[in-house]
Amino acid sequence: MIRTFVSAIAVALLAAGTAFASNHLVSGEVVKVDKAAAKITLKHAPIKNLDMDAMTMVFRVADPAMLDKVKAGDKVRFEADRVNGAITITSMDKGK
Ligand SMILES: [Cu+2]
Repeated sequence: MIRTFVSAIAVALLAAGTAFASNHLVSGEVVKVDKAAAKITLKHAPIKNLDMDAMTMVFRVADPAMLDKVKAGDKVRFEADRVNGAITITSMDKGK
């Protein structure tokens, strides 16, 4: 029982790697979607896990399909992290 629990934690830590503290939903507003480049411009709230203040900037997305459901003007909630040195949106959903 305890061993199972400990190994579950170990697996979670391994999977998360340096991204362990990245589980922070951030709110933002879509400024521009560039599906061809798999990029999105967002006006975002502060991103604590990246130590970033609120601003408007371009993000890569982990999966271009994430861009199919959003358009300029949409409010979104997302998680971002550094992937191979590039700040990347790892998950995104429409907000309210
Ligand atoms: Cu930013």
